[in-house]
Amino acid sequence: MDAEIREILNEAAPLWGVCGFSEISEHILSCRAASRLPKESKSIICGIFPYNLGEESYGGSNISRYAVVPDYNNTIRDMLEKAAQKLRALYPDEQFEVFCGNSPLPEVSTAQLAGLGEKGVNGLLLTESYGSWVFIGEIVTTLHLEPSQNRASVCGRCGKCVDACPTGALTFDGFDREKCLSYISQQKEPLTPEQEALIKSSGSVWGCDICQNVCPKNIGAQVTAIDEFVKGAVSRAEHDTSLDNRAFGWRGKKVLERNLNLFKE
Ligand code: B12
Repeated sequence: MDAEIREILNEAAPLWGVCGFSEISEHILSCRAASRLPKESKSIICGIFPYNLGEESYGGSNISRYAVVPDYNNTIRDMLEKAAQKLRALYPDEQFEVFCGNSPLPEVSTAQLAGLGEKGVNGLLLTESYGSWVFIGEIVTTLHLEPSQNRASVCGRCGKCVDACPTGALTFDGFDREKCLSYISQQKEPLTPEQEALIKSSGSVWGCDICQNVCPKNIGAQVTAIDEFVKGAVSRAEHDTSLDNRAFGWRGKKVLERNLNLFKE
């Protein structure tokens, strides 16, 4: 790959890889962002963005770790968009589209194909250096780039995540998203008494990290060097917490308040 492209991507993402668009084209998720996929897409540049702040940052936290840092959708889009602009200047006849989070690509599979780690039993991308504490983002392009060759084997399939999942959402055979406590904590529909008890015992008013906390590969995971994440971290959500630029902002105040009220004495 062109040294200039490498330099641009090294600036944009701590770790990145490439996979062919054709490898993923039959698995596109149906969402509004899919309309932004360039018609003649050939390659996907996939980046990973670590968000672990170190254990000491989570004492007393009442939200899952991904929500402690500022909204990753915004941070990563900005980081990748800077790179996309430089690539557009370098290749004016090609298209470069940035996606993250509400991406039409199944991002965990995409990152695995780009050689960045392995989809673990808990369904998440598990990386050598950062464990599963990473976000994923992409630049989809009409430019042909050589796909990354490395294939990582990271998940030991020990089953600790399956055993720890309090709802049985995780099994070795798959994942039932509606049983996932992260999904339950975000649902608008009224909670059943059983779901309320699950949220209370998890201690988290938004998201769930149980399957990640027990993962042996997450012990001693490298901490993030992304400045925006370090500087903008807020480890608790309260009734008066601003929703601006937070991962739970899109859901509005009601769901968060309902969950916070479960912890009132
Ligand atoms: C909706 C969603 C959720 C839902 C449902 C999750 C789910 N697994 O279905 C809920 C709310 C539960 C959720 C929870 C969480 N999420 Co979420 N979520 C997403 C989102 C937006 C879409 C996932 C989705 O619907 N995938 C569709 C399903 C069906 O995909 P799939 O299981 O991989 O199956 C596809 C592939 O297998 C593919 N396929 C099948 N065969 C083949 C063969 C080949 C060759 C290929 C290439 C593909 C392929 O086709 C299938 C259908 O498209 C993604 C972002 C994205 N666009 O991917 C983030 C994402 C997966 N979430 C993320 C995070 C951080 C979380 C939480 C940790 C947050 C938290 N702390 O609470 C939890 C973890 C829960 C868990 N253990 O999965 C990160 C994961 C990062 C990582 N390290 O892996 C992502 C990638 C967002 C991001 N940009 O970083 N999430």
